[in-house]
Amino acid sequence: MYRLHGFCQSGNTFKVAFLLRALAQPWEPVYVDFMHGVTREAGWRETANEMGEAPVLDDGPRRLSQSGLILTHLARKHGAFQGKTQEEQDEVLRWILFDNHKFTSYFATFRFMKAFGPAAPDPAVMAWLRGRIDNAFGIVNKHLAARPFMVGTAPTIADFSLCGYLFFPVEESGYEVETRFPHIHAWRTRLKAVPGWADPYEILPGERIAPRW
Ligand SMILES: N[C@@H](CCC(=O)N[C@@H](CS)C(=O)NCC(=O)O)C(=O)O
Repeated sequence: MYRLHGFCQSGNTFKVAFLLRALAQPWEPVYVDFMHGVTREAGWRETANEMGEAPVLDDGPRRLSQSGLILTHLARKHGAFQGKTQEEQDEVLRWILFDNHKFTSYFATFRFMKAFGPAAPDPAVMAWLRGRIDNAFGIVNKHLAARPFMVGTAPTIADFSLCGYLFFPVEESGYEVETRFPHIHAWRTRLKAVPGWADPYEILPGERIAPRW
């Protein structure tokens, strides 16, 4: 049985939970009390993840972190969603790297500050982040205009990675995907039809929090 350490506001945790469900693998969630700073504690970093981040996946004695590595490990191990050829697998890695650097990272930070931050977000910081998100979302939107999924003709872990934060309520980010990025919106609708998809708040542990700002 896999054990997935994370929490319900975490799209990075959702990426892995969605893949585990799509692979029909048994797993149990292990709650990480992120909002009260558990990942900043020295003890948690020593035992769970020295990088101070969720998600973490226990696969037997192996403890893995970084959603991109976890997705790659699971896809390889179960022989699914990894891309059909070496060239496709290289493309998958390319998009996972882009996701971690520019797509998920800026959007997740923006949403966190807007919905869950301890103080009202600084408008100048938010405007800067919005510019970065607009750029990354524009790139993915253009890519998806010509194809149903990020790589090849079927879902891969590149899709599971990039979609991690796109199923949370729009009020949390205030960022309008549906009207501004129609190809991303159509793609996320296709992903909802992948067997195993579920609302992150339905499958991950922790209290739901109303957006603060
Ligand atoms: N690249 C990492 C990012 C993980 C990440 O940033 N997780 C958030 C929670 S969703 C976190 O633990 N952040 C702690 C921090 O940035 O200090 C991944 O994909 O796993």
